[in-house]
Amino acid sequence: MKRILTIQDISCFGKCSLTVALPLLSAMGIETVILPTAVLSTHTMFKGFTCKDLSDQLAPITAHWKQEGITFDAIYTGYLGTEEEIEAVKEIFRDFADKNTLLFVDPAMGDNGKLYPAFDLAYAKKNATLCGAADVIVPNITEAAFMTGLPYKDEYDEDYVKELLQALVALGCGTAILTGVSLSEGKTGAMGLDAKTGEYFAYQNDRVDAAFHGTGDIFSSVCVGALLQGLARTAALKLAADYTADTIALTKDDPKKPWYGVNFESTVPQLVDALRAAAPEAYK
Ligand code: PXL
Repeated sequence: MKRILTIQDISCFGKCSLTVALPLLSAMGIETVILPTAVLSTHTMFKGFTCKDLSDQLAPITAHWKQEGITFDAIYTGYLGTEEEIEAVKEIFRDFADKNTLLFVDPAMGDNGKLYPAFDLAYAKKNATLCGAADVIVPNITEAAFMTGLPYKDEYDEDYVKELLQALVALGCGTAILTGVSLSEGKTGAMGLDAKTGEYFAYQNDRVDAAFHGTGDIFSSVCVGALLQGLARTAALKLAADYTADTIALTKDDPKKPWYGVNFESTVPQLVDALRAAAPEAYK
């Protein structure tokens, strides 16, 4: 069985970061090891959330893992917290990765043209250096704009997306995948650029007219899980984008839908079926 380490905060209530990544990756047949960077009462879209930074725990926890000889097939990072923590994660990459380890970075720090409340431009620039150390990065347009210094646009064409992707691979990553990208009316999805071959790739599905919190974490978790289960990148994008869109659609139709996240728990069986169909060896 493949083993992944995911490093991000744990928002106790709120359906995002680790409370999404752990169940989804486990459901995808991957042994999932967690390293919480902070513990919050809720995610930061709630008023009055508490936050206990766990930066000082990262070194002793990972030192113990080293002593135990624990290794990972992939390391997936999401919402981190502080610039120091980003540096600590780069150190973990150096300590635990070899040429076969998939380093997957979701520089989760903003949306809709704005950074989340806890972050500033210096944090975004530091995240850009983590992206430079990764094999695959999955920023949205907001995060890409803050990291590259290019302007944020909510109305754009494919040339703008390509310009952002070029600037992202210039940070040093192997492959940049821009999420939340609409390449034609009524469609949305992701577009990527392979730094080595210069090849662009994309997957688009029908746009569901609703926005919910935590959907970036769902997309990233399924995308890295799919890559780790051996899917080619376009197939991984399809699995992740379709699952995210179907989960948004189902949540939108729920009269009792939560405002703070999506009902991904209801669509797990469909994810398992789709993964089994795309990767027959997944649960062996
Ligand atoms: O879903 C991204 C995310 C993760 N963790 C925390 C957040 C957010 C988005 O707001 O606040 C704590």
